[in-house]
Amino acid sequence: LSQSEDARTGLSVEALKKAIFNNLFYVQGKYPEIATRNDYYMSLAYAVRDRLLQRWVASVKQYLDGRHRIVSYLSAEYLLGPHLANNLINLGIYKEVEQATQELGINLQWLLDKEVEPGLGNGGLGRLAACYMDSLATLEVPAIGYGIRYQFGIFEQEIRNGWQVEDTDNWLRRGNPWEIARRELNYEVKLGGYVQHYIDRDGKFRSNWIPELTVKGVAYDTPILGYKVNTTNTLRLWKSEAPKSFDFQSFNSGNYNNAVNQKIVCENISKVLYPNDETVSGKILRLQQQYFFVSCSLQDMIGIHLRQGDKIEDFNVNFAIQLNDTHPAIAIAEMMRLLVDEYDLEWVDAWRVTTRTFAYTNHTLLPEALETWDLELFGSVLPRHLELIYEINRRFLDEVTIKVFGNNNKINSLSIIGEGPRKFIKMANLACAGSFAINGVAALHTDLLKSTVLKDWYALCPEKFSNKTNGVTPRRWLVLSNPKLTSLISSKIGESWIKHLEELKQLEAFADDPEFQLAWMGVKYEMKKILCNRILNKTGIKINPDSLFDVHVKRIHEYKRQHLNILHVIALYNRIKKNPDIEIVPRTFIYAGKAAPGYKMAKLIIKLINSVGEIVNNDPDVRDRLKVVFYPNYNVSNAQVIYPAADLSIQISTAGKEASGTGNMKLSMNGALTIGTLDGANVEIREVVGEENFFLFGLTAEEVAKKKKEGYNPYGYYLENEELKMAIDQIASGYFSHLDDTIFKDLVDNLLYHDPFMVLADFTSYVTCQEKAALAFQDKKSWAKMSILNTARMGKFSSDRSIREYCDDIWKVKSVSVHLDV
Ligand code: DL6
Repeated sequence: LSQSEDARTGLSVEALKKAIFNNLFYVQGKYPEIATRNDYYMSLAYAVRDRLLQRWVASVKQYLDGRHRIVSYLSAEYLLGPHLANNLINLGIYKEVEQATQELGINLQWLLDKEVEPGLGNGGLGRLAACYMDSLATLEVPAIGYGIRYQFGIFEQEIRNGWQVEDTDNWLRRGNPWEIARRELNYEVKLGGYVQHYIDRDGKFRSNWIPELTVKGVAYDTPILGYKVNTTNTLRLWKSEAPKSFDFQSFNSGNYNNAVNQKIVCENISKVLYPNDETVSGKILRLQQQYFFVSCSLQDMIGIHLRQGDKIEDFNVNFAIQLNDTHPAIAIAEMMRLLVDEYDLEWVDAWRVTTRTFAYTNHTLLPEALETWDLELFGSVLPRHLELIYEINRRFLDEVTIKVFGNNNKINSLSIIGEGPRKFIKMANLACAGSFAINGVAALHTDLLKSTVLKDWYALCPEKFSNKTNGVTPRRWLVLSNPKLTSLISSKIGESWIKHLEELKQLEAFADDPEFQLAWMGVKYEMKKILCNRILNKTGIKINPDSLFDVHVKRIHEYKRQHLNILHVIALYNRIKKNPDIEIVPRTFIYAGKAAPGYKMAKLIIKLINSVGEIVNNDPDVRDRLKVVFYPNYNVSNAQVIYPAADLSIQISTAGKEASGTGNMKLSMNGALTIGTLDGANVEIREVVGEENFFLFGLTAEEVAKKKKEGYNPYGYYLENEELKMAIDQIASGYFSHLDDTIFKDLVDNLLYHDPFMVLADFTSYVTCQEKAALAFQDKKSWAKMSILNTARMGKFSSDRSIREYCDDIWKVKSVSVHLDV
């Protein structure tokens, strides 16, 4: 090693080799002959972590010394994906590590494949939080992400006999080299019990919350490094434990069972991520989780703030807190509790601080996903917060009444407490009342928020509203997932697009260049071959890399309409059956996604896809021109292999239902063309890529609403379209299910007599549009051009752009460049 290099911080091949070797000895306690793959993975991970820690310490010190304003992102979910490769890229040492491992006789890819990903999120919302953490660090913005360190993340999905089967995700079983347990950093959180009121010696009215249970939250920190900068922010996840005090009490009094039970109850709080089932109300543990992480996080922020010697009244000067959906919205009441009960602020002062601190992002228009809590249940978990919410609501409605005097509907709609046979707390209303900014996640979504779900809020405080269209990080979703495309792009326009994605625009100059087109499609072909191998290994299905890869990957949900896609598959299959020599563009339909375990209809859709696949894939008449694949256990690692191989990106949600979508952005960035409805961010994708490079079909959000109002009759559509009728009749009659005509009955009846997501109304338009897409795919040159233009025009959808907008318009924070020599 050279003099200035150090085995813990050096970035040369030699330094890295030494670091890996040292860790094998001194961390894993092994020597090469007996070291396992996991030992090598851990040794490398710790070597990388050392380099992160150097930058992390420098970042924290500079943030605190410089008293910089900090963004605090509160999210119940972070779908991080594997850390190792991402950190190598952001540190700029991928090649060096590749060489170092090779010289040690190990293959880097072999180690990367070993990594178990932290799946601490359900889907788009959690993955967005992860992309935003990457962009915040890359843009050198001081930030902390707060969340829950679930012991079990999103379940692992297996497909057995066509059905989804869930298994627990024990992601921590081999340890997690990326986190640092900060045992000294812990806070107590009260739950349950009752509130005592009294007048103190100074004549002040006081509240004293006597909890039924107290749990302890312990901080686990993961450093988040930005791309080729020193900035390393913190992701701080809380683990729940039993505070030491009580088990001794019970233990000493001989009540061992009670001591153990209490410990289990406490540890259960951060045990498992909730899959986003249809309804969440009634799930006490979920409310406890939300409050637990929010309380720890606020106590932590207040601690940081006060340690700087600042007054509690100035909290909002040092912190801007973003609420990622309503899951952390209880933070508004908790902030009031802390300020009023613990820090003795007057109500108006506390409310001023609170409402200058919080901003709220809404991620859904689906009424069933808007969180509410039964008031009684809420009061049993958070008795003091119930009182505070009543008071917040009373004062708020007093103000509202002056503005909308006499309009009781408006008052009811704005109230934080819902009336009915049972009262309930409306978390979106709490979030709106307590925040200075409210945003949607795509232009259409924000417009719909303003005109529907949050209409009365928009009328009351239009100045709070803005749109912040989602984005995704090009580091993970291009550089890491698609290294070959990255090299090809950089060979033409240099590398600075990785941080300034708008620069991809320069690729437009090569869109007509036959050589570039060939190279472009060559990369696509290679990525398709890689996916073919993966699919063969995972499912045993052999697919043709020359076929059109029609890719529909996302959570399984009726509004996302995987069943519309499978109806199209059946229609094509029937065309072949009718005329086996028909000219048809060979296609592979690739599906992936998890269904919430309690969501029966979504699970039935998975079964249907697999059942149709079984028939189509094995019918000799088809002659392999159609293949249907359900890729199991969709997660970040699998997505990284699927996106680069896609030709056609399926974004076919019922217009007005998908708030934004982010898979649509990742696919388009990787050169897939979109077939989609005018929904969520599809609208903006189409705007930037150009309508000639986008396959549009289906009803608009307005038409959907109108049809619903006028009385939608799906049965009429069924009778009208022969192909549709035949497909549905086949499903109903058991054609795809070994003549069992009961399996899909609920699905068929739902489509024929309710069809809440208007699958049948959009079928004809979808099939016709797919014909256009197939035709376009045959013209290889023009397809290549469209694909290049899709990537070239995706600059807007970098999460760097989204985060810049949040920083400038909402958080008012500035970047801080971090130096290593502090
Ligand atoms: O904003 C991220 C992501 C959007 O892209 C999706 O369109 C939207 O469905 C998703 N929303 C949720 C809401 N969950 N809850 N509650 O996951 O957010």
